[in-house]
Parts: sequence; C-alpha cells; structure tokens
Amino acid sequence: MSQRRAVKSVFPKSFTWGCATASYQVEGAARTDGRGPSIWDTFSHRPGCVDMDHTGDVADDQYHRFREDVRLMKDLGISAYRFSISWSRVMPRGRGRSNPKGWDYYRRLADELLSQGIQPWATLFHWDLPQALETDFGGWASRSTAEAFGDYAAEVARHLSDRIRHFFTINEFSCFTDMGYFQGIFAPGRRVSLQERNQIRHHAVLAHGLAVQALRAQAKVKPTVGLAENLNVCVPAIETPEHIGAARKAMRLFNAPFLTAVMEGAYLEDYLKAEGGNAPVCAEGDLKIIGSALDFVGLNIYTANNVQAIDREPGFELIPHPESFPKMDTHWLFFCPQSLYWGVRMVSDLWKPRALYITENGCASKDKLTATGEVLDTDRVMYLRNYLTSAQRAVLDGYPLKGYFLWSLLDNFEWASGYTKRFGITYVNYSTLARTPKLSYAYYREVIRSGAVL
Ligand code: GBH
Repeated sequence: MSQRRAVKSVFPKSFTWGCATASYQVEGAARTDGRGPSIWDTFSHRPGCVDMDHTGDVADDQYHRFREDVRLMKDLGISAYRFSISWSRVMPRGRGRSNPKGWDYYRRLADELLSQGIQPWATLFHWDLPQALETDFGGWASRSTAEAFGDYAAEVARHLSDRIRHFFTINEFSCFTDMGYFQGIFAPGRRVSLQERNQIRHHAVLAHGLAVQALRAQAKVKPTVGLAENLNVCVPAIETPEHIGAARKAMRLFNAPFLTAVMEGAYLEDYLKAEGGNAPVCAEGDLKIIGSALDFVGLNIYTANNVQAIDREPGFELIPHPESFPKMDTHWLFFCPQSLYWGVRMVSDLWKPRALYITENGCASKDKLTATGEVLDTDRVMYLRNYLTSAQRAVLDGYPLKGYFLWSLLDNFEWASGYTKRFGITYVNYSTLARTPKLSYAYYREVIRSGAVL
C-alpha cells in the first residue's frame, strides 16, 4: 500500500514555524565592516575558555552567506527566522557612534527574508556585549550598561522597525549574568560576590524593561515586543493535582530573579528573604519598568526538572535526575519532552500572557556524514517528534501557544563548547562551510507542510 493518507492538521494555519540562531554563533566576519569587539571575542580568544580554543571569528560566515541560508529556510517552509543583532556590529563601542555598514547588514538580511515570505524576528541581545562596556563600566555589574541597552534599543527601532516588526529584548537572563559573572564559565568569565550577582541580575531585567519602552517609543510601526527566556521548567513527577500544584509553586519561586519579576513587576518576598543582605538594590520605579507589559512571552525550552509534592514546607521538592536518566549529546540536556507542554501551561496559568512562543527547542547529536554524504540523525528526529507532540498537546488544550522556533537552523558556535556540539538541522562542514540538510531538516519540513506531528 503506497497510498499516502492525508494527515489531519492540528496546528492552526496561522501557527508560526521558525528556526533560531544568534549573531556570535553564526555570523563570523568578526572584524569586518567596522564591527567592534564583544566580550565573546575577548573570552573565546583567551586560551582555555572554550573547548579546543575555538572562536566565532568565522563561525558559519552567515554575514557573507545569508542568501544561501535564506534559501535553506525557504525550502524548509518556515515563515519566521529568529536571529540576533550584534550590538557591537551596529554600535562598535556599545554607545555613541553608530556603524552604518552594520545597520546595512541587518537591512539586507531582513529584505532577503521578506522577499521570500519569511518574517524577521530580531533579538537585541544574545550575550555578545560590546567589549567597551565591559572595559569602561564593568559590563552588567553597572547600571550604566542597562541604560546603554535602552539607548541601543531606541537606535534599533529607528534603524530597523520599518522592516522588522517582531523584537526580543534579551535572550536567557541566567546565561550571561550568573554563568558569565558568577560561575565564570561564559564571557566575561568573572566570579563576583553574591551581592554583585544579584545586582547584575537586577540590571539585566531592568535593561529588558528599558528596551521594551524604548522600542515602543521609537518604532515607526507598532512593534510586537517580548523576550526569550530559558525559564527553569518544573514538571510534575506524576500528573496529579497535588504534584501539578507543587510544580507550579516551585516554578514561580525558581524563576523569581527573572521571569517572575518581569511578569509580576516585583521580586517575590521568598527570593528577597533568601538573599537577605545580598538582595538587589532597586531604585524607585525600577520594578515598574521591569514589569512593562509584553505582547508575547518567548520560552526557550530544552529540558526540565521533576518536582513532587511533599507535606512539609515549602510543599514541593525537586527530584535530582538519576544517573541513568536519558540525555542527548550534551551533559545538561536530559530528554524531557513534556517540558514543552508544562512550560507553556505553567506560564499561562501563573501569568496569563497574551501569547506564548517556543523561541528555542532542539538538541545536540553526534552527527556524522555517511559515505553518500547524508546525515541520518534519527535521535534528533526522535527528540523533535516527542517534543512537538508535547507542544501539540498545549495547543489542543487551548493554551495560547502561537509558534515554535527550532534551535537551530544550522550547526554553529556552541559557546564554551565551541564547534564540538552540533545543534543544527543542517550540517556544517567547518573546513568548507558547506551546508548539508540532515534527516531532521526533512522531518521538520514535513511537520510544517502537514501542520501535524509525524
Ligand atoms: C540556549 O541556551 C542558547 O540560547 C543558545 O545560544 C544555545 O546555543 C542553545 O541553547 C544550545 O545550548 O553547563 O551545566 O552549567 C540553553 C540553555 C543554559 C543550556 C545553561 C546550558 C549550561 C548548563 N542553557 N546550560 S551547565
């Protein structure tokens, strides 16, 4: 029987299917056309900070090959591309002088996307802070950096809002604050005190709020503004009302410094109490800015924690992953497909946002080219099939999940892991920069085409 059965679509026609990338991970052209250095240039060039001492100097060279990449997107059938703007490409020192050639690049990219019917969705900050702000102010340790970010957002609106309508302020608060300044495993590789860590977190959410306001104030056409946050997702160990309630309570608390503050315009008492004398110092009006209303909330979800109810305070308990818990090809990526459903459901139940998007989801696999030049990443297909089924469950339940962006369109510079971890649905040969769509690319194309998980 070779007859093809029509699959019933579940995702509505209006559902946004996309792919995501970030400037330092794909662009390359690190010293081209007046781009200034970012803290990731400095960090990756410091020996021992990145696996194999890889850097983003060339990366996927998307700066020069964006037309080829837009063609890949077109063939895939996506209707949106999430990329990030390199702050130091458009403002080489982070403030003051603008770089016309930098703005031109993002105009050309947006125009190419639009000409192929693909909407550009731009992230203003995906970790590549202009080095000058780190050198002059101590980066995110200073409130001046939050203010500079607000001014940069206004510039983005002035230069690009005629063609770009969808903006994310900031990508993943904890990665550039805690991991960059406290654990020191990401740029700028510092290890500050607890009080400074909390103040840095505060500057980050403040910067987000300032950017929301600046984008709205300066845009030529009313923009759609949100953020992309890798919230700590808690899933109930067993789906009963008591465990679900425990997971919801845990999620609100675990995200207190970031998403909870943004959605509630306040820091939870429990967070402030736990931090005691190290709690962040807020200026008057800060929390109102932090809580600026958003058009949508973007969730970057890869994995989750299991939580169970307990009958003593605080009423919930996080269950560590047993050693045998299945993982994809990187130490933190526990296979937890129900994270998409519970991430969407918990955020909806807690804060009732107008719209939700999965702004990143994907996995690393040990991809190899076969003798005939294919990449048959059946493990990634398995991962995507299960996670998309979970997203579909959220849609069927009526939660306002409006779109899904797969991380990533192509293999790229995976931060401290360099090029050793591959997250793409397109394989990149780093000697020739040739792109080869993987089996997972063909799989995602069929999902988009049919509007259902296959
Ligand atoms: C996203 O972060 C990023 O937005 C994207 O740039 C990145 O390429 C993609 O995921 C894949 O990693 O080393 O044990 O301290 C995902 C969230 C949070 C996952 C920090 C890795 C480090 C865990 N990341 N986490 S650990």
